[in-house]
Amino acid sequence: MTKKLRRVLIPFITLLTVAVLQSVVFASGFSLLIEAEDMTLAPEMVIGTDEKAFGGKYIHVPVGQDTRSPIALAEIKVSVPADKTYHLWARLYGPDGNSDAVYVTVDNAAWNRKWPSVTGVYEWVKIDSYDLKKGEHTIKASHGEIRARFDAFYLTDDVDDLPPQSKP
Ligand SMILES: [Ca+2]
Repeated sequence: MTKKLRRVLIPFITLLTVAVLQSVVFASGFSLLIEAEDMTLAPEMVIGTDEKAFGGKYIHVPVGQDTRSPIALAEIKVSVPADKTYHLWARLYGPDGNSDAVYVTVDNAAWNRKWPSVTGVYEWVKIDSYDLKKGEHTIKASHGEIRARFDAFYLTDDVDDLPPQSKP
């Protein structure tokens, strides 16, 4: 390598390395929109269609028993880029007040029982915040009450980041 080439290349490579390291070390602005209908579903949990749902589809348990002892009926693996606190939201819909409660957890954390503040509309509900290690984790969902709907999930590393009101 000539001296001249080295003079040009070395600062360039240094700058490039710093930029790559910054993007890895200071990874920020992580957010992920997950369609509930893309989850792996147990037979009780089925996909319904509704033009008001993101992607035109939601999931629910249409028949059976209400429960306060949830087991995972819908799961999806997600990968997070860094050891951080992540905030999980779910877009929920309850046809009425007896059909709006759901359960959500991540990995083996305690289940959170949640419901939208009003019935008859889709609403983003904050589920919880989770300290997650870099790598793969599993979002798990279950009904609390029959016919309560999951439309989508939103996972973000920014506590002030609100989920999108329409599908991006
Ligand atoms: Ca959906």
